[in-house]
This record gives sequence, C-alpha cells and structure tokens, in this order.
Amino acid sequence: MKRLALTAAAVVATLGIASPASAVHEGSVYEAQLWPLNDSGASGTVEITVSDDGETMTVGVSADGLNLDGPHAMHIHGIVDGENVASSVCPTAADDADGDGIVDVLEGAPRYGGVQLSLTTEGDTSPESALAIERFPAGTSIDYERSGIPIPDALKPNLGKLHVVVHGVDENGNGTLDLDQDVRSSLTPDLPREGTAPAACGTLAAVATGPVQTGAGGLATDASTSNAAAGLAAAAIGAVALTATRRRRPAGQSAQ
Ligand SMILES: [Cu+2]
Repeated sequence: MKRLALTAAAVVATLGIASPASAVHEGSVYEAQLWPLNDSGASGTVEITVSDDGETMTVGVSADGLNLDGPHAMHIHGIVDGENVASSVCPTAADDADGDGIVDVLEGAPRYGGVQLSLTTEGDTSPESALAIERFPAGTSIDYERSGIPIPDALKPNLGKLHVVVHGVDENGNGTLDLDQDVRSSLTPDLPREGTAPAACGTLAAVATGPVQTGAGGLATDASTSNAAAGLAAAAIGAVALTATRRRRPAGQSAQ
C-alpha cells in the first residue's frame, strides 16, 4: 500500500507538472529567503507575483542588516542557454576560488548563473542594466517593490530555477562604498569589488497557490498528510481504471 501511495503521489506530481494550471505560471507566486554571503550580515525575503496574463511580474525585496551603506545592485540570476534553464544554487564561502576571503561576483556565477533581469528602481530591467548602480536601492536596508517587470520568455516557466542576488559588501569596516578600492570588481574596472560582491542570495520557489501546488507542497513538508492524500488519489485513480476495465471487458470474462 505504501508503494502504491508513493506511486500515486508520483503520478499526481507528474500530472501536476503537465497540467495547464502549473505549466503556465500565470498568477503564480514565488518566494525566496535571502541568506548572507561574504559576512554581509544581510537577511531578507523576496516575493514575486506573476501578472494574470503571465507577461510581467511584481517583485518585492525586503532586506536588512546589510553592512554596506551604499548601492545594492540586485538581479535575478539563472543558468540560461537559449530556451533551456538549468537548476542552480546559491554559492557558499567554498566558492572563493582564489582564496582571498571574498566570493566575488564571477566566482559565484558558476552557482547562480548570469544576470537575467536587473531589479532596478526605474527604467530598463534587462541584463544591460546590471551595473547601473545609480538605479538600484541603497542603504543598509532594502524595501523594494516594482511592478510591470517584463518576464523574458525563457524564464516564464522556470522562475523556480532562478535566484535573487543582492550585491554590495563592505569589506574594510567603514560601512561605505570605497570607489578607490584597490581590488576592482571582477565584472568591470569601473567599480570596486565592494560594489559587486554578492551580499545575499536566495533561491526562488513556487508558493502553493492552487490545488496542484498545494499537493506538491504537502508532499514536501508533511509526509503523513501527503501519504494520506496520495492514498486518496490512488483510490480515485484505481476507481477510474476499474471502471474503464469493466466497460472494456467482454461478457463472460471473469475478473482476475
Ligand atoms: Cu547579480
């Protein structure tokens, strides 16, 4: 029975992925918990709400404890190749490839991928604005919300594979962005490393908003409830199969 229940759960999960309700992300909500990188002290949350037509989204970023009282470039990152979006993760201190104590923006890129969207306060939100630090929030806390951000086609069904990265770290303890820092950003000599080193990263995940996603969430967080739900699903699927079998079975053939 347990195997049957798990199989049914897998069927339900598969159906969920294939069903229009979840294959299309319209109206979906995604959240991320922001965790600090590079001892930034930052923490926070991200909430993304996709518009009803699925074309744009509202992004909210709330963070505090940032040790840099300066500009914080913020992006949605992902490993994207044309229409293909790979799953990715947030970097850790272990990704400090050159061992200098800071995971710079490029050292983190193999984990969270490239910039897919720039969470600017105004104007363009494409990757071209990735370093437009005058159009990002600034300070030791962030209270950001912007609506109408266009979602690139490749990202529409893949928001749950993406990450939000907040950049800008104080390295020398003075709390401000040192434009003359000797070490330059791994992205551009125009900015100090403090300006682009990642301060926080969070993995986006779909929030349960519909019946299919509620079932998946239950499976992940509450085994007993989900097994019970899977059992009910198995019973329902079995009943359908049995009905079909009975209709097909010629008269006179006995059940096995
Ligand atoms: Cu970024």
